[in-house]
Amino acid sequence: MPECPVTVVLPCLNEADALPGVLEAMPPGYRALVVDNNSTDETALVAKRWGAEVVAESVPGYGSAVHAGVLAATTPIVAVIDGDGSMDPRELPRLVAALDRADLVAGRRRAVAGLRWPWHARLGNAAVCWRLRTKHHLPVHDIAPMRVARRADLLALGVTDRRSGYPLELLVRAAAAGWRVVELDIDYGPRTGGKSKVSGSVRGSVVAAVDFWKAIS
Ligand SMILES: Nc1nc2c(ncn2[C@@H]2O[C@H](COP(=O)(O)OP(=O)(O)OP(=O)(O)O)[C@@H](O)[C@H]2O)c(=O)[nH]1
Ligand SMILES: [Mg+2]
Repeated sequence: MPECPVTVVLPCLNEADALPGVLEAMPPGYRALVVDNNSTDETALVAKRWGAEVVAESVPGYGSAVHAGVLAATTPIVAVIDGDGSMDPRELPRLVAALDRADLVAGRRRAVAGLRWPWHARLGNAAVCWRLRTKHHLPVHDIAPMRVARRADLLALGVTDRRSGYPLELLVRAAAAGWRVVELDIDYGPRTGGKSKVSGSVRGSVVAAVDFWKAIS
């Protein structure tokens, strides 16, 4: 079998409960790379047990973990997906295939039955995406926590945010660089274990809102 060109970066903070299901659903040949961001549970152990490569990143933050994963990857294509079971890695090959007409393939989350998606998270997402469409002319409706790009291009964009503003800064820089951005629908369900760090907590939501604003204003 030819070497698979895709590494799937999973930024993880205490996702030991959800990781087995996510890693089990990896498409054949895709390399899972879990970035353990100072977890206090068994995230690293579970990730290794389920066949993932593990990289430790001590600087806290979503962007910090994603960037460490992209740096550590050695394949020409990198995908990023949450490690909480809310997204299905089986959808990745469809996104990777769209790279033939795009520089960035962005997943647009569509709620599946049973998902409680806090109103402030939906509203914040809708507001920043409206700005991305009107100010930056990007055809997006989500900040795309599931995304696929070519590794070298992604690193060359030089995204600097190391917290929750990372995905937004990436989109803004992609627009400025003239990237072709294609958005495809993906299923979005409830996390399958563990605790919310962002939209499910007041602190996480406030930090994300501040980071979003910095990235887009
Ligand atoms: N490495 C790292 N990952 C993080 C951090 N905060 C969140 N994450 C990861 O980013 C993803 C999204 O965080 P979630 O806690 O699921 O946030 P959310 O999707 O708004 O909340 P839920 O509704 O509970 O799913 C998960 O894979 C987290 O493990 C962080 O500070 N560092
Ligand atoms: Mg989540």
